[in-house]
Amino acid sequence: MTKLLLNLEVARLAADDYVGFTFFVGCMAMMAASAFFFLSMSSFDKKWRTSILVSGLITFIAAVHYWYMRDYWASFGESPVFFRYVDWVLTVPLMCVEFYLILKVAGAKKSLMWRLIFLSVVMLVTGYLGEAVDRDNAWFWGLISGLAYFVIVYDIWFGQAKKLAVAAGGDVLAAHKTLCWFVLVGWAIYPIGYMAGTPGWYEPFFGGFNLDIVYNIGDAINKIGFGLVVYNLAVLASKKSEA
Ligand SMILES: *C/C=C(C)/C=C/C=C(C)/C=C/C1=C(C)CCCC1(C)C
Repeated sequence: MTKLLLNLEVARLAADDYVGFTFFVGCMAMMAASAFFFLSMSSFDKKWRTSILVSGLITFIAAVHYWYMRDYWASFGESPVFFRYVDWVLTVPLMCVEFYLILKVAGAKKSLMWRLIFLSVVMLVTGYLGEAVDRDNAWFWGLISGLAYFVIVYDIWFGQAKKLAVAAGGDVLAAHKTLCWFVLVGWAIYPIGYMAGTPGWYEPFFGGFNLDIVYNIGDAINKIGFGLVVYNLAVLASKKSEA
């Protein structure tokens, strides 16, 4: 009996623990979004189901990591850097897969997907090196990471992905454009968190922010928002094929 009670012990969350609060709410939001995406899957045309599945997987993987990160923060009062990057290294490549999936109608090749995945992994691994391994040179790793990010932005806004989106036209083009804005503006939230949480010349500008709060807000906007754009595209496209 005592053992059972011990296992059920819950870490206390102080009323002014805003970091803990955003981990908690983030976890709930990711769970709710996953349920929403998974349960809606069967109402779509077969060709859209994989895209919705991937939207759900992105928020589900995040929900599991947020579960751990919430706990980690509550137990140690430290930033869960490791879980954070494991989460990202799984979910960001899946976002690259989403680009490929929606552009498949226009003949997107797997090489486009792998290129985006490769760039996103470079972006994240170098970010991890700066945040966790070689903090003294965080600015340098952040710069390399930023370059990879820049190439991703360029690729989807002006490169091959853009050409495919134009070729697809209609709802796919519109959805692609919205996703491009997510990557340009929504993803730009992360370097701000990074600069807030690592030492460097940028400290006077971003030192006032909290790395985890910034990352948590970024994740909620990007993972759920991104998924909803794809959901909306599937709704529009399925309607048209019914008519
Ligand atoms: C769901 C998680 C997402 C969409 C995470 C995205 C993360 C980034 C775009 C991170 C970018 C970074 C830089 C551009 C420079 C500094 C290091 C990073 C890794 C924070």
